[in-house]
Amino acid sequence: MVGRGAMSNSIAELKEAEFIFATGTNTTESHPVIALKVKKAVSNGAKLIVIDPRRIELADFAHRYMQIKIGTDIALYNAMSNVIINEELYDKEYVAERTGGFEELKHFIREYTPQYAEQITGIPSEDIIATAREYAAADRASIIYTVGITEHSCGVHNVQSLTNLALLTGNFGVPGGGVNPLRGQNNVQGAGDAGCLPNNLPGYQRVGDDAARANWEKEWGVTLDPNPGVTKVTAIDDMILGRMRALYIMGENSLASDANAGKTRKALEALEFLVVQDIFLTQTAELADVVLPAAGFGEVDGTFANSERRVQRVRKAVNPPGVAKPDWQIISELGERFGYKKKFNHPAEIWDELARNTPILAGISYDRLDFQGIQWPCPTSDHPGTQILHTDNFETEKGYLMPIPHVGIAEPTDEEYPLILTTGRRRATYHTGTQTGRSAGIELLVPHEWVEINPEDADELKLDDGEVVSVSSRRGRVQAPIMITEKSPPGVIFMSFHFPNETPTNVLTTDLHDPITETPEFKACAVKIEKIAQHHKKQSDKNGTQNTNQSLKMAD
Ligand SMILES: Nc1nc2c(c(=O)[nH]1)N[C@H]1C(S)=C(S)[C@@H](COP(=O)(O)OP(=O)(O)OC[C@H]3O[C@@H](n4cnc5c(=O)[nH]c(N)nc54)[C@H](O)[C@@H]3O)O[C@H]1N2
Ligand SMILES: Nc1nc2c(c(=O)[nH]1)N[C@H]1C(S)=C(S)[C@@H](COP(=O)(O)OP(=O)(O)OC[C@H]3O[C@@H](n4cnc5c(=O)[nH]c(N)nc54)[C@H](O)[C@@H]3O)O[C@H]1N2
Ligand SMILES: [Mo]
Repeated sequence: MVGRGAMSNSIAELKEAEFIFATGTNTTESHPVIALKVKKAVSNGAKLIVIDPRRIELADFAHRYMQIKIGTDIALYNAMSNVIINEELYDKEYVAERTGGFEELKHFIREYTPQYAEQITGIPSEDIIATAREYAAADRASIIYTVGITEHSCGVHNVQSLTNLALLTGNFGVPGGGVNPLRGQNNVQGAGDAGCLPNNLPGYQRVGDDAARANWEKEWGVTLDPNPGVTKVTAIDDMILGRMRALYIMGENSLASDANAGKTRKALEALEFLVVQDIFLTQTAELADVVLPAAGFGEVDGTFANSERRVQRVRKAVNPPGVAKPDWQIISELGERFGYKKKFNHPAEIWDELARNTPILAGISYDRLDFQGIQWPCPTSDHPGTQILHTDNFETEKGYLMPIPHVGIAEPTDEEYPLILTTGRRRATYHTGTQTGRSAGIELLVPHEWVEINPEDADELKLDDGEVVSVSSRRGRVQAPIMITEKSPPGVIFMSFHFPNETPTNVLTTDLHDPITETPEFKACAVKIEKIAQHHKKQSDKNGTQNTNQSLKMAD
């Protein structure tokens, strides 16, 4: 229901919200502009609740910060539903008319008392009760979340149990309300809208939908497979098993960004043919048989769609360097060589083809976008676009309340690997550093990776601030200096994946994943920290040789 990935509401509405529930989003670092709207709302009197295992900056602006144990969100949201149902704080009319599954949820939720949730989440039951009451009482209550809850092996269930809260209280279709995933990469929304998903045609039309497929078959003059394709996690397995022999990667540094990098490398090396289309020669591109140099932002015409479903024009400002070409042009030239008859001369022609076969985008054209961005759904050329979703109905007619049981993280700690590693971002740096790693100014702000660790853990391990340590998991080992900070809760360390050359964090992470979306659990895996000296000693005991730099970097 909150499928399609986009925000149900709009960014500007946040400043009008009465209550903001921010979970699994390090908003001030990952979405600083949206964070300004959140701060504005707080200064206008809104109550802000922040749920995060790490004491992130946003917690300083919060009315209540709830330090949740990693991977226990379902228990928290279920307990809030428990309070809302038991105290009859739910919107009875809305629940009766617009939702399904209430009786099942009511029955299921009984065991999730706030006291039971406190044992699982570590959040005091009084805080859970107070937050549930305040959320239910607010007329305009907005939920915002990002990958802190989705990049877990129970990511879909996290979102479904969270969505129950908005359904119970009628918080969909309300200005300043809704359930709002803040999207990640620039135009990740647009990529999804255009059909870059294994189960969808453009506009979230299912590949199995005969009528939708027929439109595209007519447009392209080809027969389309009605079965969904595979996700990246499955693709990696297929490459290792020799079931997938060629791969075309466009705008991704998979070797550095996919979970369990040792396995990713094995998969990419097993391929017979690898094409990488990127604006830089990345680590992944270095493995490729063919590298297609693409033009980047500012060098191309086109559209980007943002988190709030707003399609906007982008314009070419400078020429691409060397032989680099716009992505659309590379793809269409390849198409022509594969025998596709139609030639595209401008991205507007591609947009028109997309819009003609995609109901939610049908009313959007380059002419209209020239003037201003438009939020889909926009079915006709005189439709103004849609600021808020689900005002009268859901795609499924009713919004279904889901009874979701709590489960633990996929790789819990044990004696050998006693710490949880959670990974994510820092404000000044971006992903695998291909872009931000080339700027002297950014280098000054964040020169290298740090392992953030709580003072208690550092004491126990007898580590000094800034000391370079070895971090290892069942899959590999890296090294980096530590930063001792109260931001990390005891037992949890944090690393980014912004410096894959010196510190390839993803050799540590697990590719155990959510069964529905196949998103890996980037947010939790079991690791240990050792002093480098100790580590060297152990290695030389075992192998009779000193460890080399190379083996420190790559998966064991
Ligand atoms: N500067 C900068 N900005 C970026 C990016 C970047 O690389 N650099 N990347 C962009 C992209 S693609 C994305 S997807 C977004 C991601 O945006 P965010 O999701 O805000 O980024 P993360 O750093 O992954 O932070 C996730 C937060 O979730 C918390 N968390 C971890 N586990 C749990 C849990 O079990 N429960 C809860 N409630 N919280 C948990 C973490 O402590 C962390 O604070 O950022 C985008 N913006
Ligand atoms: N450990 C850990 N790993 C993670 C995550 C985490 O939180 N922790 N987060 C995950 C998430 S949410 C994300 S989104 C991924 C991001 O993973 P990636 O998308 O692999 O990361 P980027 O470094 O942004 O790589 C994007 C590539 O696109 C190229 N590029 C930029 N503009 C263009 C263009 O216009 N055309 C083309 N062809 N190429 C271009 C850049 O040069 C870069 O090499 O990482 C995931 N991996
Ligand atoms: Mo992302």
